[in-house]
Formats: sequence, structure tokens, C-alpha cells
Amino acid sequence: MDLKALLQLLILMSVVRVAHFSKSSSKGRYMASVFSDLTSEEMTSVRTFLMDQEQLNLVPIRSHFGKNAIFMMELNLPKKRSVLNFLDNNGPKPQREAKVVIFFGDRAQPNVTEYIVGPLPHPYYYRPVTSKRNKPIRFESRPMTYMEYEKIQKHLMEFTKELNHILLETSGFSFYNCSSRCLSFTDIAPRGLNSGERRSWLILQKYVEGFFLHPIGVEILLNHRSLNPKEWMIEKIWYNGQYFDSVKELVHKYEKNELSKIQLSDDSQDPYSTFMPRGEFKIKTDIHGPKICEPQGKRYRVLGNYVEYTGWSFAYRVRPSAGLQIFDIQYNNERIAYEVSIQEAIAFYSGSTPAGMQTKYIDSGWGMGTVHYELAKGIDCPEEATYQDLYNYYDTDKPLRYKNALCIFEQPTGVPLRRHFDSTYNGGYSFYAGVENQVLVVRTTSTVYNYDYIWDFLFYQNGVIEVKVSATGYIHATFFTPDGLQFGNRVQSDVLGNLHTHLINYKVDLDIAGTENSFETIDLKYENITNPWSPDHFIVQSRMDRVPISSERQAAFRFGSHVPRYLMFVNPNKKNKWGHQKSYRIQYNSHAHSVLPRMWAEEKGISWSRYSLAVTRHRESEQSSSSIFIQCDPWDPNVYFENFIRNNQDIVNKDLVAWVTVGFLHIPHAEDIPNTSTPGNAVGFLLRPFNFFDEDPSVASRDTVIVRPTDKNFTKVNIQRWTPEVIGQCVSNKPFSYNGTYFSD
Ligand SMILES: *[C@@H]1O[C@H](CO)[C@@H](O)[C@H](O)[C@H]1NC(C)=O
Ligand SMILES: *[C@@H]1O[C@H](CO)[C@@H](O)[C@H](O)[C@H]1NC(C)=O
Ligand SMILES: *[C@@H]1O[C@H](CO)[C@@H](O)[C@H](O)[C@H]1NC(C)=O
Ligand SMILES: *[C@@H]1O[C@H](CO)[C@@H](O)[C@H](O)[C@H]1NC(C)=O
Ligand SMILES: *[C@@H]1O[C@H](CO)[C@@H](O)[C@H](O)[C@H]1NC(C)=O
Ligand SMILES: *[C@H]1O[C@H](CO)[C@@H](O)[C@H](O)[C@H]1NC(C)=O
Ligand SMILES: [Cu+2]
Repeated sequence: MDLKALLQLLILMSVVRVAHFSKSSSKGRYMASVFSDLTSEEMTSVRTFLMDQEQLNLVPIRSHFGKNAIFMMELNLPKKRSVLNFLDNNGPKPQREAKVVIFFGDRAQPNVTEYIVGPLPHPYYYRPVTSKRNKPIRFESRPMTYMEYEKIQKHLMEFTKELNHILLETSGFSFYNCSSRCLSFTDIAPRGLNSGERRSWLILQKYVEGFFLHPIGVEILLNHRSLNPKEWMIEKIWYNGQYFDSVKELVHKYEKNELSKIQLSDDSQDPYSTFMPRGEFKIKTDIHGPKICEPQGKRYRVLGNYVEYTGWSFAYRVRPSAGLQIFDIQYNNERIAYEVSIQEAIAFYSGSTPAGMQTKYIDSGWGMGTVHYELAKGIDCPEEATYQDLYNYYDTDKPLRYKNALCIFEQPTGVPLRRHFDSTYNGGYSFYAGVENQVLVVRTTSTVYNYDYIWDFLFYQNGVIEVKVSATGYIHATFFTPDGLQFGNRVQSDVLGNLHTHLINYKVDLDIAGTENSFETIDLKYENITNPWSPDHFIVQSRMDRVPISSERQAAFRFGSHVPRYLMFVNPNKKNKWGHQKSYRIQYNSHAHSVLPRMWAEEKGISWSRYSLAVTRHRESEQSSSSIFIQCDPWDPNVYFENFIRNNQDIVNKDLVAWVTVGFLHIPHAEDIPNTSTPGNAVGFLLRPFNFFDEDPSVASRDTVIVRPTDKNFTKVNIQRWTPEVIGQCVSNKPFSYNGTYFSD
């Protein structure tokens, strides 16, 4: 076949493929592409273009340390106004651009600069991102890179050479000259006590499977601020509860027996930190558990980053910093939200060791949106799910493809969406009716070093959206000393599971049937009235207390303050059939509390965590509540959420954004070994329609079954359903049947 014929065939094939999608779906796909992440080709062309700019003097980031290099790139999200003009008014499609983070190390005054590069796919311009802050991003606030770790590994080995015999005597493991019994380290953050510092506590651990759970009782404070690693130094060492200013001091006192020594038992063969099954199996046969199956194929559609399911449609992308973002969420072609997205996840710890008390993880600073490794079919998501690859450009010199990193699937919840059994109270019934409850799930995961987050967005057939995060993986543990018991539980002979609070911040840019919305709360108030049918008595009952909230300050609910039970986003200009303003409600499933007193050092970097809910006016300059630079500089953060509400703008009939913080306190216990498990460790919130529709929109669901007896003696029934009666072996090879009589034998 010649090339021309082949091309024609290819074109024909693509036409045929598109043809079986409806016209509106392919339009939806085209619209959703304004949100789609950079393709591998786009990333490569941005890199090539920037590497060619001589004045930037860029080198590959994976082969140099402390030079000028591209650290990260992602889609530069177009402004909401121009996207809406494109989506709703047939306006022009916004130009595609990349946002690129460059580390300038090779300058007298090193800095980090963000650039906009465009237009894609063939860029010819780049310009620095201008921010109101007008302060350059501090070089010390940059995330860690592979090269920096490599240098730390190398220098740590040098610095601890004289310590080697102590490490060996203590643990049977070492850094230097080790073959199988080697040490590893976990670096914690933030890296210092003040803005501009870069000195990290390193926890030494045995390098065995699940090394997170094998601290040996030695922690080292390494100053690695200089771009010349020869200038790095160990500033402190913690050994079995005692502090030393240098390796020399520790070695000296160790030899003179002027300190309390430890010798760990050898537990390196003990499988406690592994997944290996142990103990007696509780199920005696090796049969599989139940599985999800789709007997007649999929009922949802994924076209690029565009998804359709029952009445729902939306687009998604995955940011390298914080991960999943869902855009343009519509139900029956009516918009409910412009954006619902993860902003930040933190875990703030306590402990008796220096690393334990210093650990305040702010996970977007660890590339939380890039550490989405392959999902296991049948375990992480159902086998039948639709799996999508994700591409990242983060601490790399070429785009990396993460296979099957996102999954989309429909699953039964196991609880009916609605049901009723209409009893006649004499052994029979007038009807039974129920609606199966299936839900569409979009899922990614982040393995941030020891921890795994599972990120879910669920779309129910009754107009409800659920946003959920489940936490699993390994706990962050430190060496057990008796005073550690104030900060957690002993989970192995030398291991303390340190208490910590997980908080997750979400951005919820609701557009309830349009961008002009208001926020109000509803709670209850007692009233005491004269009983109208017995005037000598009083009636005490609750009445609705509806409070319109008019300003950003008033709409910021601090942890610990009273939060009304109904948090309502209303469109004051649109009403449902019954005359009520169309609304959606945010409902929490969370046990969160603040982690530090207001304005205390690192708390400035996470000022969003002051509020379980804050509602602000939409602003392009307030795109995210956090950034990848806060982990290494929470003291002078480049994004300060408190400023979003400081100007206390009017929020009546405006484009509103809700910032939702959920979380839980985690006091690790014996059952966190080997891994934290998900049941009970999931938090989130729901977006629920409240007078948005005229009735439950799931009335249009095919998953309904109605049974009516057709004679007085219940010998025959009439079954109504809108899916086939028999669907083969997948669920059952018998048709659905129902009896419904009840009697005593
Ligand atoms: C950072 O350094 C580069 C190279 O010297 C310079 O072009 C740029 O303007 C600096 N950025 C900021 C924000 O100061
Ligand atoms: C390295 O380890 C080997 C085997 O354990 C030992 O024979 C050798 O002396 C060690 N070398 C140094 C420099 O410690
Ligand atoms: C209701 O009001 C009456 C008359 O003022 C009073 O006697 C009664 O204690 C009130 N009841 C409550 C529960 O406040
Ligand atoms: C219903 O049952 C009663 C008593 O068992 C019987 O007399 C009657 O004929 C039955 N009716 C029908 C329609 O089967
Ligand atoms: C339901 O069970 C009753 C009692 O066993 C029986 O008489 C009746 O015929 C059954 N109806 C159907 C529809 O199976
Ligand atoms: C739990 O621990 C084992 C280590 O043995 C590890 O392989 C596995 O990935 C961990 N599981 C999770 C879900 O983190
Ligand atoms: Cu935890």
C-alpha cells in the first residue's frame, strides 16, 4: 500500500470512529479540551523552545545541581471569562499556553521564576508571570530534586564515615561500605525555622521493605542551603534522646561512654513492615470475592478529558502540584460548578525526637499531583474501569508517562438510591419500587513518599457530587523513646507512630445555573408561641433561621466556631417550579480541626486551614490557596490565603468560590502496621441539589424496578423495568423475581 492510500485509510478510520459518538459528545470533547493537560508533544516543544533561548542558559535538570534548569511545566489555565465566552457564547477558543517553573541557580542572586510560554503547539514567546506580590520566589523555597537527593546521599556518606562503627553497633546496618545491610534516610520538612533556610532533619532507617517503619534512633540535621555541596554541614545529631553538635562530639562521647547507648535487636527478618499475609486465613477456600461487572457494556463515555454519564458532563485535568481538577460540571446541560479541585493536603506531626516535632508536611511541595503511579486493576479500581495515562513534566528532562494513573468507572453502591415497600398491613402490599444506586467515580492516587492518598470524585444519578479522599500507605514513624507516648503509640519495639492531623483543602467554584450566586446559611431557632388550639399552653418548636451572608469575612468559618448546618449557594435570579431559588448545598463528612495557633510560624503558610469554609469572590489572581513553594518556606509563603478574604469583598449575587477544608486526626495505633487502612480514614464533602431541580432528577433513571401484585391473592405480579430482565451470568443467570408476601409459617 502506498503512503497516500494508507493516509486515506487512516482518515477514513478516524471518521468511522468519531461517527458513532453523538454530535453533542464530540462538541463536548472539543469544549473540554480548553482544560486538557499538556500533551507530551507540547511539553517537548516548550522545552526545545526554552532550551534554545540563550539568555536563559538552561541545562538538563537531571545532570546538574545548582544551575539554571526547567523544573516543571503544566497547562496555563486560561482565564475563566474567556473560557466561558468560548463555552457559552461561541467565542474564540483561548490560546493554549504552558506555565513553566525555572530554577535560576547559576546567578549571583539565585531565584525561581515562573514563565508563560506560548502559543502551543509552536511557541514563540515567553514572559515571566507577574504577581501582585512583586517579590521573587525565594530560591530556598524550591522543591527538592533528584540531583539534590543524590548529592545529599553522597555527602551524608562522607560526613558519617567516622560514625560508621556506631551505626553498625547500634543497628547492625551502616551507610558506608554496606552491601545488604544498608541504611537509608527520610528527610522531613519544613527545612529550618526561618525563611531563607534549607536545613533538613534526616531520620536514619534500615533499608528493608517498609523502611519507613525502621528508624534506628539516629537523626541528623543537615544544612544544604549552599549550591556548593562542599559547604554543606551537619549542624546537629540526635542519638537515642541526646543532642550533639557534631559527629566528632558524638564519637568522642560514645568512646568515653559519656552517653546512653542503644543496641537494637535485629528485626530485619521480621515481616511486620511488609504486606505478606500472615496468621491463619479466615476464609478457608481460595475463591474470589465479589467483583464489579458491566454485563452489557459501559453506560458512560470518556472522550479525551471529557466525560458523560447519565445527565452529567464534565472535563478533568491533573495538575502536577495538587492533582485532580474537575471543570465545567453540568447536569442536563445546566452548569453547577466551573471547577472543583484539590488544592493542598497537609499532615502536621508531633513527637519527642527532633524530626518528629519538626515534621509539617505540605504535600503539593512534594509534587503530589505527579506521584500517581499505576493503578492495579481489580484492587485500586474495578477491572472494568476505563484507565487513562497521565503525563508529567516535573524534575525531569523529558515528559514522563504514568500508565493507567487515572480511572473512571461506574459502580453499584450497594444501597438503593430510593425504595419503598407499600404494605397493606395484612400480609400483602400494593407495590414495591426501588432504584438501583450506581455512581460514576473518577479516581487518581498520590503516593507522597510513605503515604498514599486516594482521590475520588463521585457523580450520583440524583444530582449529588461527592468529593472524597481516603488515606493509606505507611505511617511516618520515629524512634520510640518513653516520652514519645505523649505523641502517639508504640507500634513495634523501637517504633513510635506519631500523632498528626491530615487536612485537605478543596476549591469549589460553584456556578449554580450561572456565575451570579449568593451564599446563605440555614439553621434552626426555637420559637415559643401560644398554642393556637389550646391558648393556655405554649408550643415550643424550631423554625428555619435563614441568614444571607454578604461579605467574605462573614463567610469565613473558623475551626471551633459554630457552623450552621445548611451551607447554601443560591442563584437569586433563577427559581425552580415551586418558586424557590435554585441552590446547591455543601455538606461535610469530616472531623477536622486546626493544627497550629493562628500566625504561629509555619501556620502562615497554611492560612486556609483556619477555616472549615471560606467563601470568596472569584478572582484570577486567587487561583490556588497554596503552592509548591510553601513546603520549604511556610514562614513567608508566596500564596497567603488570608489575603483572599482580607479585602472583605461583597459576595451578594457575585461569582463565588468556596474553599473547603476537611480532615481528621490520626493517632497511629498497632493496626496501622504494616499499612494504614482506608476504612474510617476517608473524609470529604458532598454537593447536594437543594431546590435546584423541580424533583429528584433520578426519576429519569433506567435503574428503576416496580412490582405490583395483579390479583388480590398475590399469585401474580407485574414487574416493570427499563433494563433487560435477563443479563446472563455476570450478575445472575436467573431473571429477577420478587414475591413480597409475608406470613408466619
Ligand atoms: C530571576 O533571575 C533571572 C535570571 O537572572 C532574571 O531574569 C529574573 O528577572 C529573576 N526573576 C525575578 C522574579 O527576580
Ligand atoms: C568493607 O566491608 C568488608 C566486608 O564487610 C570488609 O572486609 C572491609 O574491611 C570493609 N572496608 C572498609 C574500608 O571498612
Ligand atoms: C415559653 O414562654 C412562656 C411565657 O413566656 C414561658 O413561661 C415558658 O417558660 C417558655 N418556654 C420555653 C421553653 O422557653
Ligand atoms: C383467593 O383466595 C380465596 C381463599 O383462599 C379464594 O376463596 C378465592 O377464590 C381466591 N381468589 C382468586 C381470584 O384466586
Ligand atoms: C408468593 O409466595 C406465596 C406463598 O408462598 C405464593 O402463594 C405466591 O404464589 C407467590 N407469588 C409469586 C408471584 O411468586
Ligand atoms: C504497605 O506495605 C508494603 C510493604 O511491605 C508495601 O509494599 C505496600 O505498597 C504498602 N501498601 C500501601 C497501600 O501503601
Ligand atoms: Cu495519617
